[in-house]
Amino acid sequence: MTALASAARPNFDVETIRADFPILHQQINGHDLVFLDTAASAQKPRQVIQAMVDVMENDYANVHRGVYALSQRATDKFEAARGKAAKFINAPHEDSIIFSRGATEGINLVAASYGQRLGPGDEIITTELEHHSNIVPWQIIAEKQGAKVLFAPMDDNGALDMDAFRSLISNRTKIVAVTHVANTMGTVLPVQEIARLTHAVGAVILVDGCQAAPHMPVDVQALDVDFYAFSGHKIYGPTGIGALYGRPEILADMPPYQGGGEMIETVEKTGSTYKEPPHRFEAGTPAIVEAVGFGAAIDYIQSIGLEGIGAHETDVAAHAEALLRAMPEVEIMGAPGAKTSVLSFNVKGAHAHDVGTILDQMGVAVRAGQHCAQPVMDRFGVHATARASFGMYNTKAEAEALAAAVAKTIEIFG
Ligand code: 7TS
Repeated sequence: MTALASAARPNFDVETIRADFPILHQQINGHDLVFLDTAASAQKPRQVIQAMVDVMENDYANVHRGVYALSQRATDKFEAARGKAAKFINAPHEDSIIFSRGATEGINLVAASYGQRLGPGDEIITTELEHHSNIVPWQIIAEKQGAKVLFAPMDDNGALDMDAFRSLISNRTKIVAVTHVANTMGTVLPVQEIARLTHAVGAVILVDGCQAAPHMPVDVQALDVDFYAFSGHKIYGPTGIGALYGRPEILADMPPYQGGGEMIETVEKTGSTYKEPPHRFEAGTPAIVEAVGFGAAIDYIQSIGLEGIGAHETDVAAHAEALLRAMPEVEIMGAPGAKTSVLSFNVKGAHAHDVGTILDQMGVAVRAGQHCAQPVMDRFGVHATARASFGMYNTKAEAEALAAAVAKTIEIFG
């Protein structure tokens, strides 16, 4: 495999990065593994694995409760991860970071809690580009409150139709819930402009940052968003942990999401009072070890730098895209102007699942299906796609391995 460190990015060395990821160095079906499913979940560097082992071996106890040293050390490590998450997205204060199980839970928290303010006739605007996790929680709360969910459409390239968005937003709009980056095509949405339009009608904006946080620097203050949700496992951390940023003055007024230990001030038979954010929204024993791994993943990304990571991934994905576009039998879904390193495609005459299975025979791991984004599939009139998504550890040689495996698929279905 060729090293890709270029003169433009002297500090980015893909072979050094690859050496940190134990799982990548194996054969699948007799071929070197080419892992191209990072959009579903990223692989974990040794540094993350080690941080989790280390806290379990040396500093583990329940957090926030014990007066003893171990519990204090575990609490310090857990809370340090909150601080790292806050810095990672330039949140104004670490108390504006709520630990969640992942982006899905973060979005559900906002829908279930903030959504209680919705009434009949109120509108929530989302888009056709969303993952189901930024659609279904809004449908559930809208049904409960008598509100409506509207979908801003995309154009034929897979970009958000901003004129259509402008015509949907009105003083009936109370919540705008959009993805920062679409998981199917990598479309980057103009979040800052959407936030400006949202605030102009007095509504709040939630951004699903799942597919942005691993690939580009995020600054929630510069974007001027009210909520920002992302998942640990997509930024090279563990599953079971994520972060939800909430604008402090909005969080202060939100009712709890779940009740239980850790989130209360007092509990009497007649009723309970709740802690201030973020603890008000973190009922029960949290994912302690996972939070530590999440913090280690943020450290790892920041030691490399998101600018270098994003530039490298875009290079590799563009190489793959050029190779696939040269094949007349391949149909690539969308061509949005601003995009990250994701490529959804079909081979004419073949089902996406069959394409995925043949690629796996050649060691190439891609996802095949609807990618939890049925409205996107409907918009393009397809049932499913194969999707190659690139992370910091992928190489141009792997983009070529993908193209060779797709060429083989075409031969088989030819
Ligand atoms: N939002 C987006 C844009 C996503 O891509 C995903 C997961 C989620 C939300 C949900 O994240 P979770 O960590 O709470 O599950 N996306 C994918 C995917 O593209 N393939 O598998 C999971």
